[in-house]
Amino acid sequence: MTHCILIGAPVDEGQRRLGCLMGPAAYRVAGLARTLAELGHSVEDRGDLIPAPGRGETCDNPAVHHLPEVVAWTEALAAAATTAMGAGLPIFLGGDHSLALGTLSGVTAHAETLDRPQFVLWLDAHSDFHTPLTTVSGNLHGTPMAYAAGRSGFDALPPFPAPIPAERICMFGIRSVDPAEHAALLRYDIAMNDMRVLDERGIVAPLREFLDRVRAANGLLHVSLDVDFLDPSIAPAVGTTVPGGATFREAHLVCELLHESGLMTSLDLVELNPFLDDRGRTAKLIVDLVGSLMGRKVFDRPTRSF
Ligand code: HAR
Ligand code: MN
Ligand code: MN
Ligand code: MN
Repeated sequence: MTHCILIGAPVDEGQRRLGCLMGPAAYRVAGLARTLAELGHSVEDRGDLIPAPGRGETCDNPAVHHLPEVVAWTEALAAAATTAMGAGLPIFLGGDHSLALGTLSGVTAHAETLDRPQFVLWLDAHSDFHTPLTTVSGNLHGTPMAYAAGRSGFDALPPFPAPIPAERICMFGIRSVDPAEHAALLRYDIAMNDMRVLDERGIVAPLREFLDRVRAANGLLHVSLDVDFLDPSIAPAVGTTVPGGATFREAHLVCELLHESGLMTSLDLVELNPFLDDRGRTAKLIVDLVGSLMGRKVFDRPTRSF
């Protein structure tokens, strides 16, 4: 039994398309709390965060937009994440992926207090490895993984608590990397399970390798699930669809393996844009995946001998 803490983060300033701010409401409508309760977990919904007003931060890249708002969200989310980590398993309901600037900060600060290493599993079509100075789109949802890995260029944000070494980061499902991200990633020895790798090896072996590493280090594991990790044919409600994503069963299997590992300590659900959904099917799929993450099995026989 796990104490699940739901934290709504209706942030949409990390990209340009309207609608992500309806994400937390859509997860609630799709039955997230009920799903968790039916699996025997306790659920505490802390409602939606309200960030402080922006303070007018700027940066040298004129493409960047809504920087002050994203800084304010980062601070609010980092504080909420650190607090929640002491009380249970936080599940952050996005909101676009810029929210991970804050959630990764908060969980990593908490890991520091425990003197345990923080690991990250990044389930995404995108590597999100830009800095505010390299992004071409100016959309800060494309930056959180670089912030957590300790890249420079984030002067407007609080310094990342304890930059996460490359060996503690695993990217999974990647199929869209911009040239500037690619050049930077070559300097980091991050486990890069792009779709090419997953097509060849399947998802089980690469995921087990990473989970073994987390376990051996007694690490904490933050899982960041971007809706566009999934193939757009099953998850249309996202602004940045990329063909060739994870199938229904691949996604469930990732979640089932994560559950069996018992290692996940915090979770982001990001980039859902309910305005683009088809009768709630994407929201329901993500809620179902959380069910698998939290212990739902197709067939579950208690251990007994015949
Ligand atoms: N790399 C592109 C950019 O920076 C697209 C980033 C899209 N990111 C997300 N989250 N949708 O993964 O604009
Ligand atoms: Mn806004
Ligand atoms: Mn992302
Ligand atoms: Mn993405």
